[in-house]
Amino acid sequence: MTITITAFAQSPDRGRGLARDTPVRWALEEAGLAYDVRLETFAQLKQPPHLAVHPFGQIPTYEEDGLALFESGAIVLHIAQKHGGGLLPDDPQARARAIAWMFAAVATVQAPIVEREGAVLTERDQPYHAQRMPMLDGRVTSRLTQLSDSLGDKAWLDGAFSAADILMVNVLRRLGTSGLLNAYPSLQAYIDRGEARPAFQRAYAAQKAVFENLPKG
Ligand SMILES: N[C@@H](CCC(=O)N[C@@H](CS)C(=O)NCC(=O)O)C(=O)O
Repeated sequence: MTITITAFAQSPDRGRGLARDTPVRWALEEAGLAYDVRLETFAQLKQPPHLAVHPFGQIPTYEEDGLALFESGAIVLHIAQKHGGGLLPDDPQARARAIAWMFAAVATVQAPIVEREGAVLTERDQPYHAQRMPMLDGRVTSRLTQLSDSLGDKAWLDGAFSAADILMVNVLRRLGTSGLLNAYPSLQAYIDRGEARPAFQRAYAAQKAVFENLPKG
């Protein structure tokens, strides 16, 4: 069995682990699985060979024994279901709840974060930008407040560490430079706990090495 994932040949995040190959690498590391990485340029992502694997021309993808998958959440779920690694609870109800949290991470929590990110990256020069930001910040902080209330003083979202925490920590990491997490020390501590896991450290180092090995100049 060979697992191959795709990642950016030159990630715009400059090795900060914000591209969505990081949660996939992290899940693979938690499950103790070796994997190959095929690096793709932005141009290659939009060419037929990659579009055959990813209809939207993005990273990450996952190939294994003739199976080709896209969507980081679905890939992490597949790894957790097929390869175990303690990424999903055995108890059926606890497993269903963990999967619900996986969807919550990539949909409910991620959506306002990505919308805000888009405004910061692409709308700074627009006359409406200053007026729009407080609304976008408010949508994010509303989710952070709800998430923080739900997390309470628990270490992880629902019992033991699971694939849901991989996805949620990765989504929250996107807020790194926004300052919005400052008001949520328990969420910052939750991110720190995730980042302290050896499997995260290996995944982070692997994606960072791609950036560091780029030709200089
Ligand atoms: N919902 C998708 C989002 C994938 C996505 O946005 N990938 C970005 C990198 S993190 C990408 O490939 N961007 C390049 C592009 O869209 O052209 C997932 O979670 O896998």
